[in-house]
Parts: sequence; structure tokens; C-alpha cells
Amino acid sequence: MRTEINGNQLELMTGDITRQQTDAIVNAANGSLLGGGGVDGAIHRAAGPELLKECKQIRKELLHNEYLPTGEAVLTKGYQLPASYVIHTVGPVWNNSGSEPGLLANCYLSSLELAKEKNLSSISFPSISTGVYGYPIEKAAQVALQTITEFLQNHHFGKVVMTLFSEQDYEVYSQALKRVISV
Ligand code: AR6
Repeated sequence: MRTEINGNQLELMTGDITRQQTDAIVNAANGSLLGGGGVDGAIHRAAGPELLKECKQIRKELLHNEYLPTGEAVLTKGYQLPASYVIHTVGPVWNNSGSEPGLLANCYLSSLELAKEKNLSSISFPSISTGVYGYPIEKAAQVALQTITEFLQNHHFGKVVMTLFSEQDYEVYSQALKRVISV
């Protein structure tokens, strides 16, 4: 499914984000930036060991050994990936505290702002927080697409792709996109 927003493209598709050829792909990381399971594990495996090396360097030099806070984003090279860059962001763990939607929106926004700042014009997102972190996907899809749509309405960026890992997830995001763009 594709839609045009203010001269930009927003596309939903199913697939493996490690195969995406956009300028950047986004990693649903954890604050340690040292890798993990899910999409994080897949990205590190496909990018090769240089990615972990750069993540460790960022932890040390940029973050002074602290964790990357939830909702923030950092950029590394893509190494063996088809994408030139990886933007690592940390989604919120779902515990229904009320703070999750704002934090999840910040993940999408800070990733898009970082991509724009680096003059990139295409980016692929996975469905942040809806795996291990347990965010209900219907709720997460609404926040993700609302945030991306608002950003595209206000900027000339290029192309944003949501890469969903299953047909089921794709269906949820399609329904949410129809609601978001019909408002
Ligand atoms: N391409 C696209 N989407 C994928 C891929 C892939 N190759 N692999 C998985 N997904 P998750 P989270 C989907 O758990 O919930 C890690 O251990 C997956 O089906 O990867 O933000 C990190 O280190 C789901 O829809 O991320 C953190 O500790 C979505 O990606 C923690 O998990 C997100 O699932 C982050 O949890």
C-alpha cells in the first residue's frame, strides 16, 4: 500500500528489513546498543561485526557508557547491509503506564529528524516495540503512522517504508493507515 503525503511517499510492505535498499534502516534496539534478538539480532547478523564495534564506540564516546534513552536515536554505518546507514532507536516496553505512546512517537520522530539532518531521503522502519517489548500492535501502528504522517506533512523528505514482518502485521498497519489518512 502506497500513499503520497505533501510530495513524499509512504509505503507499507511485508519483508525482511535487512534486505531494504533505502538510505537507512531503523533498528528496534535496546539501550545497551549491544544487540539482542528479533530485528536487532537480524540487523547485526546481516551487517557483520563492524556494526557492533561502532555501537560500542558510540556507547563510550557519545553516551559516556550510559544507555541510549528510550525514544532517542543514533546513527551508524550499514556495513554489509544494502542500506548505507542504520538508525538505532529504543522503543518503550509496554506496561500500560500511559507514557508509552509519547515515547514510541519519539522513536519515529527522532529517527526521521536524524535522517533528515544527515540529508538522507529514504528510510525503512520495522514495527518498533511490538515484538519482545510487547506493545499491542493496533495501538503501536496508530502512533507510528500518525507520527510519520505528521512529519511528512511538514517536511520535504522523500520516502518512508514500514517493513512489516508478517501479512498479519501488514493488515493491521494498512487498516491503521486508512484511518490516519482519512482524518
Ligand atoms: N525485518 C522486519 N521486521 C522484523 C524482522 C526483520 N528481519 N525481525 C523481526 N521483525 P522486536 P521490540 C519484527 O522484538 O519489540 C531485541 O532483543 C518483529 O516481528 O525485534 O522493539 C532488542 O535488542 C516485530 O514485529 O523489537 C530489544 O531488547 C518487530 O520487528 C528488544 O528486542 C519488533 O520486534 C526490542 O523489542
